[in-house]
This record gives sequence, C-alpha cells and structure tokens, in this order.
Amino acid sequence: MIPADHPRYRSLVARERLAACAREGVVTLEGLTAHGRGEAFDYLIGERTTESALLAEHIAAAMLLSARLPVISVNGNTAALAAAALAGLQGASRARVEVNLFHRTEERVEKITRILESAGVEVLKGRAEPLLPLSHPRALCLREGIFSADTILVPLEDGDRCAALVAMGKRVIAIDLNPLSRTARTATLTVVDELTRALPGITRACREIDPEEGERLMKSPDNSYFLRAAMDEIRGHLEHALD
Ligand code: PTJ
Repeated sequence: MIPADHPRYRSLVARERLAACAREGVVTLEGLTAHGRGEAFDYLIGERTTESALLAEHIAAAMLLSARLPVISVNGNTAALAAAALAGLQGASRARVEVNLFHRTEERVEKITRILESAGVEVLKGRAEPLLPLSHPRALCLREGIFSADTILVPLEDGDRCAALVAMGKRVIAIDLNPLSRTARTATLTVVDELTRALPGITRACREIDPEEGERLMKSPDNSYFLRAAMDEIRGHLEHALD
C-alpha cells in the first residue's frame, strides 16, 4: 500500500500498476524497462507539460479531428496506465482504437482488449493481417484500422514501425518523452509529454478547438520545432534544477 502523502506517490502508483500488469502478462518485461526510460526523461523535463508540448497536444487534436479515419494504436504500457484516458480521447476524437503490439501474442491482445473495454473503450476487432512493410509479426494490423487510417496516434511506439507508417503516407502522432528517440524524430508530430498527462491534454484540446482554430493549428511549426523546444526546456530545467 503506497501512502497517499508520499512525495513520489504518482510515480509509485504507476510502477505498482505496471508491475501488477506485468505479472498478469499484459505488460512485457521490456515494457517495464521502456517505462524506466520514460521516467528518466520526465525527470529531465521537470515532470510537467511544457508550453511546447501543450501546443503539440492542440495540433494533435486538430489532426485527429480533421482526419478521414483516425486510429489510436494501443500497446501494453498504454492500456495499463491510461485505459480510462483512452476512453475519454476516443469519445472526444471519434478515433478507432486498435490493439497493436511490439511483442505480439493473441493472448496479450485479448487481455489488453478486456482492460480497455472495462474502461469503456470501444476496441476494433478482426483478423490481423501482415499489411505493414515490416518483418513478422510487427507487420500485423487490422485492415479496417491502422492499415486504412490516414492519421494514427501511437503512444510509446517503436521507431521502425513509426517510420513504416510514415512511409505508407500516414500522418503519425507519437507521444514520447524522449525527444532523441527514432520514433520522436520520425513521427509527423511528437508530443514530448508523459502519456497520462498527454492523453487528457489532447482530449481537452479536442473539446476546446473550433474548426477555424484547427485549420490555423495545422499550419503550425513542424516536428523538429517541438523536438528542439523539448531539448531547450530540458536544458533550462537542468540549469535551475538544484537552485
Ligand atoms: O506492449 P508492447 O509489446 O507493444 O511493447 C511496448 C514497448 C513499450 C515495450 C515497445 O513499444 C518498446 O520497446 O518501446 P520503446 O522502443 O522502448 O519506446 C518507448 C518510448 O516511450 C521510449 O522512448 C520512452 O522514453 C517512452 N516512454 C516510456 N514511458 C512513457 C514514455 N513516453 C511517455 N509517457 C510514458 N509513460
């Protein structure tokens, strides 16, 4: 039992949740190490949504709202940490939700689907086919989901698949605390923010922006601006971290 007044309460609760989900086979052991890397970058950025990340969240919302077919790709970590937030974003953006895994087994897909559904997410079902230009089994996705989507939100993606999706002509929105990752550098737009802050941030933006503002946001700075801004914010935070 984690005491609610512990200064690292949120972080400890997230770890406990991921560890429990790892024991149930929902999150992989690799997913735990990926979370650790994310936590390290979150420390560096000051564990807050920066101004540039907030702008990226508004652009992400505009991209989802203007998409012909928006899809959110969900992996084990995302389902463990943010199932309820995904339900909120699906409601605000009308995006389809597809479970798509790096370490894919049908058993994990089913377990993750159950977690999402019990949080109120409508999960796309069907027979996954090898439709992406990647080596098996990462090529697997749903024809009515990721394959047909024009805009895909990929929280915690691997760089290879992000590059493949972009090469297929899709607009890819990544959520990644590491501005140096291949995913962050390959995506159409990277939201450099922690998943459980970023998803509600994009949901709020979906509810706030009108079509005119959406059009203006779509003309906003490109991905490299957001990666540089994140590096500047890390640098600025480090300069004052021990004051
Ligand atoms: O459930 P699966 O089988 O699909 O596997 C999922 C993992 C996460 C293991 C897989 O996608 C993977 O290996 O991811 P990577 O390549 O380690 O990338 C994860 C990225 O997400 C890293 O750059 C981390 O910094 C970042 N990250 C980790 N936790 C968070 C995060 N970014 C935002 N919020 C987080 N909570």
